[in-house]
Amino acid sequence: MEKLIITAAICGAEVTREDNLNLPLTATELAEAALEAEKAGASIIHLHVRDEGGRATQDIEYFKRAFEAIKENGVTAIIQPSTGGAAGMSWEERIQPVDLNPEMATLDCGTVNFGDGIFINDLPLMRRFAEEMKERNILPELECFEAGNIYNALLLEKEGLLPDHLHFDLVLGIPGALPASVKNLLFMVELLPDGATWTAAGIGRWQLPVAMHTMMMGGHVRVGFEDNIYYKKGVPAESNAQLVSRVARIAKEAGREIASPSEARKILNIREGRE
Ligand code: KMH
Ligand code: ZN
Repeated sequence: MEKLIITAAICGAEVTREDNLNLPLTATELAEAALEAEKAGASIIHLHVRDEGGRATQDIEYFKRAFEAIKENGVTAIIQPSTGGAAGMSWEERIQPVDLNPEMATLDCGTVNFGDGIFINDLPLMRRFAEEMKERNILPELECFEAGNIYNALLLEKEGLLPDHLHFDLVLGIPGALPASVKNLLFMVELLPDGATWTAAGIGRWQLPVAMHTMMMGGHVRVGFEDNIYYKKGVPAESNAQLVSRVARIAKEAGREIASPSEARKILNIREGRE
């Protein structure tokens, strides 16, 4: 099996300090959380940003500040900004971070119910985001919340809008989308095309079981406060790094080595040193 890429989704758009006091929000806090997560084994930082009131924003100025703070802190992991933002945001608002030419960015592959809201990703939006990323040589992480989302991604590929290397993120357990279970994980993985790489993320209490099954199936793993705020039942996680280091520890015990940021770039076909 190839080495394990661990993504730390350190902040998200929905979680609040009321949910977990240790949630990083400011650029400085995000940079600190990113560095700790990298030291614990993360090679991708999935990034959302917040304004001064802690509200989710896709404003490029906040992303710029967070990118700078993260890089100044010595983080070498791939910084993967969200183009999903929060449910209800317009496409113009969401696409802003691609202007920073990150190595990767998320590309959400279908409209789903998202808690009480609707997360809109119709095909025109997906095409626009894919074209924008292709033009800038940004690797899209194809976020799939439902099996049908995988087929939407394959349609984009057929239309020539995706790079040669396809990388998926299977997100299981969003309230309103496909629930997390081992059966559903296997079902989605079997739909992926040959040669694609994939990460999986379980929401809430499914974070750890999804991570454990995924690492043994040859997939890559995403953990962090965006998806889950607990270390175990009733115990809030102390940090994103705590969640990352548990996955790294289990993987090593099970014989799966952890990818460094530069190894992750090779696995994902991202050119080293690309800005
Ligand atoms: N916050 C969700 C509505 C992404 O980062 O691309 C969307 C999301 C996916 O988090
Ligand atoms: Zn996200």
